[in-house]
Amino acid sequence: MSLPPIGRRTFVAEAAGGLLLCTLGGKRFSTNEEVSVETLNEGLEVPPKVAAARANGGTAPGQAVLAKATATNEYWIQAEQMKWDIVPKGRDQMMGVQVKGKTTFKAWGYRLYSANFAQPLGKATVPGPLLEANVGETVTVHFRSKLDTPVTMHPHGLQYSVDMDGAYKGKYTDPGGFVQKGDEVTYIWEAVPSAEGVWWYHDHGPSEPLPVYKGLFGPIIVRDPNKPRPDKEFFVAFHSFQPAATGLNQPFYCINGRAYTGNTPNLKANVGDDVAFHVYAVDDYFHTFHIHGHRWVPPVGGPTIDNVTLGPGDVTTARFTEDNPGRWLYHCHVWSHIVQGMSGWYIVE
Ligand SMILES: [Cu+2]
Repeated sequence: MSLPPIGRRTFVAEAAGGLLLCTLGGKRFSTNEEVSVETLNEGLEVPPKVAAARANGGTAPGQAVLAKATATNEYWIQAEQMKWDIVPKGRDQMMGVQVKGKTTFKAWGYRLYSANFAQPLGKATVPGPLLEANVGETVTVHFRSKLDTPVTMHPHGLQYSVDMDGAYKGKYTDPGGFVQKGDEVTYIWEAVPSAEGVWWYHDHGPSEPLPVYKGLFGPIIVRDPNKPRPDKEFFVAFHSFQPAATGLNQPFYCINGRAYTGNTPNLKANVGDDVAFHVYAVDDYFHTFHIHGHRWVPPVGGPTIDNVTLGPGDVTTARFTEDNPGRWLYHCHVWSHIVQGMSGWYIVE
């Protein structure tokens, strides 16, 4: 049976064992085998529109279709490889135990730069930088890559024309859907009124979902400037680092690139604060977001809850007035994910 070079792939994942079995480019990979970019790229053809744009000396920026954009939020972002420690403290602070085994690998991250890529603004991180806009504004991202495999940025929630999709579509791929090493594209996305809320972006290139599993994702928020902003606002990515993406010998269930209390973000608020947790789910699993000692009415209304289910790609906001001081836990309530790292401290003073 012959398969197209990259287009056909399936990921079969099992939460409890952290098993990640996948078929990429017609090749099968198992838990103990790190998927190599070189293998992935074998036989990968440059889509015709991408090749044509390159032959013309670059990729054309897209057309903004929002007639009365009030402002442009402009970002310069580069995809890079970096050393990333999933458990930098080496311990699960809550359990008071050491996390055994290797926890550092070569992750991929989105790195923010100053205008015209003059200089990096900090390190590449997992997740990538927050993209912000008010309704009626545009988000412009100048994106380039230092990675060996073509990658992209694909936003959820925002409005854009089809060439701004940042997605690989085989021979129908636009330049923004196949950004090769050293190339640069400009994405223009619009914060139309219906885009108000929290979203996320991620790689959607020909090797997906591997780059996403290596760290290529980040949050987006579109605000109505006439509505009050929370006093404390947290962006929380629920995801996992699987052996097939890391080459490590165990899976880690993570919050913002880290696993286990004391390593995952220590979130802090004060009594009286208007607090918002924006939570998005990145990988193949369903996750549930839970905070101890607190409850909230979900954005869609309905009964008060203290636990909410997120499927892959889902985003939710838990917003409440803080009234309960102490050292609390926030975590995914899938038990097998908790014991593999998906838990953090929420400290209220
Ligand atoms: Cu989970």
